[in-house]
Amino acid sequence: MHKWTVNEAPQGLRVLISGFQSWSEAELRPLTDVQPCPGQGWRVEQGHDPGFPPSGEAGVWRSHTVLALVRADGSGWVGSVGDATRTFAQWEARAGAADVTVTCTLEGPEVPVTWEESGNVIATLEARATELGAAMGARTPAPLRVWCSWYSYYREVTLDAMLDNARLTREHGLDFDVFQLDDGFQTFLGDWEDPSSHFGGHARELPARLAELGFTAGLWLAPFLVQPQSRLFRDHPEWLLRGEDGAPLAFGNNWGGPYHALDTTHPGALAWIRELGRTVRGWGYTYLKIDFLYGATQPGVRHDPAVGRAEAYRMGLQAFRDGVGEDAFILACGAPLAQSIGLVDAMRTGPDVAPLWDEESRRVWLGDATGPSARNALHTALSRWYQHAWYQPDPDVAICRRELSLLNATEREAIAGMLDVIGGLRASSDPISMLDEEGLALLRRCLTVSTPDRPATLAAPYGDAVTHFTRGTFNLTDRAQDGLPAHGYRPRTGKEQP
Ligand code: 9PG
Repeated sequence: MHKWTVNEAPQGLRVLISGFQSWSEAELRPLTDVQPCPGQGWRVEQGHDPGFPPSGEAGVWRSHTVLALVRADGSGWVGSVGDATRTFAQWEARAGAADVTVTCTLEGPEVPVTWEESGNVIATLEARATELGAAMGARTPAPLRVWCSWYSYYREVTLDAMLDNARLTREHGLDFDVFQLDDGFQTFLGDWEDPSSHFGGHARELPARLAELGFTAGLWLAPFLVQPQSRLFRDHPEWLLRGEDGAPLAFGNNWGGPYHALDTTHPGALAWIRELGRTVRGWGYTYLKIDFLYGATQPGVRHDPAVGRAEAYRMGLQAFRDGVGEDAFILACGAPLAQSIGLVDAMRTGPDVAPLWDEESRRVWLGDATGPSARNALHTALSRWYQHAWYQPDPDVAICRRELSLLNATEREAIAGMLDVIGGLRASSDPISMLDEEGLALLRRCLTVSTPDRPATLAAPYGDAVTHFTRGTFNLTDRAQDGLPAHGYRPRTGKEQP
């Protein structure tokens, strides 16, 4: 374990952290605040690393791969590592009475660890992130514009709904590159070739139909998860990650209950993952959204006990990459972040957007800000702005429709502002038929590709996140700040003081 003492009063510092996987919070908070941690174990498994969960304590902040302490003048300290392929770097800042203790624990092989004082935390963090990306061979392709079925159709998606939206997209001349089928086409996780009864066809029928309309075909998979009802679970119990008691581990809670994960150190499981990649590529899918990847990192008993959790994850991811091919586009989701660099093209860098601003009950009372909401998505994706050096960031979908949505115009504009500032992948799930002129105009703006922006300051955020960028300012609080409405975004006009 690496350890440092910062001789500075904790009351004057903010801490910038990044949680374990796509959905785990990233935040910018007063160091003396409480780092929230869900009370329920399955929420920790599904949203965080149970091997290094958030502290749940006042003045104790845990972060993965990087951590920064920021003074009011923008100077401070930055912690970073030189490699993440086989190692988790677990950072902790602990406020004392008049100083701060910082530790970095490596789970996996030794890697270079740096803790440095900086006159400009924004610039130093960006520089270290860029170095890590370069060291790991980051893939940073040009941003794609993706229509995804999830945020309107959820698990009720049908083949016809996909094709109807693709046709309407052409009629309206909207600039989508990819049409991506999400969760719901399959029977059970693991049995990817068995269509669900409501889908009205088979996923392999879609790519040719989309190609006729000029679109790349995208498919969602959770390639490391296994539902207990699946044939895969019955046929290959030896491929599953196990607990100390020898029984397959069940964790999380989605699809009606807990689920299992493949042991990605088992050669049989790896061969199956590779073959799954090859199969869906053979169906014509060249864009793959692979989700719930954190499943392969769960603490447990593995076939090869010499392989650590980070390396086990990477072996599973490499197998999938080998199966789909070098030229396929992989978007990772629910995935450990830095451990994916170099193998994925894009990464979800926050929780799901939802057609509502906030779900206070889950966030505040259950201590879980990893759930779907516009507020949670902005909060975390904005606080990970520097990760564009690791992959193409995906801050999740714009919501431009007014039907089937509780978002107001201010909140829709805040999501659009986030897409512009993050400068990564563009996505939408809106049924095209639900969009009137106003909705179409907002969608067209949201599909306009941009370069990543930088924060103007970390000193006085409007909320517990990075909110002040050079192109504009977000207000993630529930009240107006300096004339900017609650939940709003104000682009800079160039006339005001920075
Ligand atoms: C499909 C969805 C979509 C979405 C993904 C992921 O914490 N949770 O309970 C939780 C459930 C689902 C979820 C994220 C978090 O969504 O991010 O885009 O693909 O799976 O099931």
